Amino acid sequence: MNITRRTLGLSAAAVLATPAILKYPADAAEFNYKFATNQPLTHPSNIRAQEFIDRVREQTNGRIAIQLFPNNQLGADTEMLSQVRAGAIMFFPISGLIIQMIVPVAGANGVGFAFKDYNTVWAAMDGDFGKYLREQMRSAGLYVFPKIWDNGFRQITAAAKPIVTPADLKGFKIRVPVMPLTVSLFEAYGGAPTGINIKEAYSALQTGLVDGQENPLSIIYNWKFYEVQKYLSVTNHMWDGFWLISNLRAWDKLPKDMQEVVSRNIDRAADDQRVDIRKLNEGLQGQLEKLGMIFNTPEIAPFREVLQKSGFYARWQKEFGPECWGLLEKYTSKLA
Ligand code: X2X
Repeated sequence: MNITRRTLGLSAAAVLATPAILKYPADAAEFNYKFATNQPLTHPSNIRAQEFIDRVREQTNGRIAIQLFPNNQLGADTEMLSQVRAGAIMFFPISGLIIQMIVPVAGANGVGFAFKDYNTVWAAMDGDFGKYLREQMRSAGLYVFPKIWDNGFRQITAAAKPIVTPADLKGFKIRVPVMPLTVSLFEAYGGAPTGINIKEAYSALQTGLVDGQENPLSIIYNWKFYEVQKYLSVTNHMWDGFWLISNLRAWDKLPKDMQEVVSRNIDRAADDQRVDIRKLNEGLQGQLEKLGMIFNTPEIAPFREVLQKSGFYARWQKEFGPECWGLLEKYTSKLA
């Protein structure tokens, strides 16, 4: 909360205090939509979402009214994804990793150690690789806005011991999002990954159902995982982002001029959200250390080598197919 306020100059209360609501009563709107998120109120995605909502209301003179449902209020990730497909939720930032459950290639940016830095990430995701992924999601009835929001590079946390070498992952019970790619990554190390929605992750850690989890620092902080995890190993094992998805049929029904206002403001929210998350992920180490976490930075080459030798890259090259893999490798170095 302090971090969010300091970084953004906004408090969680500001998310709720929306002057536009008073000016334009919801029942007067022509288009009423739900914007859902899987993040606690303090996460920048909610702050940028609410700004987007207010701007759209202003700029359409109240014709479009959107209500924000943060913090998994409408269900866990996989349930909200179904609600978007059914047309009940109009806007939802969700990780491509989880969309992998319905569009297999949607998780392709999560290939282990594919991206070396943010320049490579944005070149790929804003370029031909991201365009290809969005087209594939379209054929599953999803409209995906062009600019992916940031989640960040993922790091491993543990309750009992730091992860220093690949051998430390042997038998390690780790919570991962509900999707096959991350499961297979940790299985390559002989670990025991379990797919659990983020909504249930804290209690899985607290009850000892799992030993650890993996997420960017902004998630570890906002979900208070530091209360139930001691060690944070900086592995940067994958980069993850939130695609802002919508229901394709509902989107196509929206008049062009309204679409234009929504798109322009979504792009702006994405730009701002990327800056917020990058600042958080780069600046939170000190804060998490103060809260009791112990950081280490393992040597990464041995971790890559295990993936190489176990056939992880070869498997996913085959599953994602040559077009997808070729577009990914256009931006990264050769992976398989
Ligand atoms: O569920 C997670 O770990 C999260 C929040 O990072 C995703 O949305 C993939």
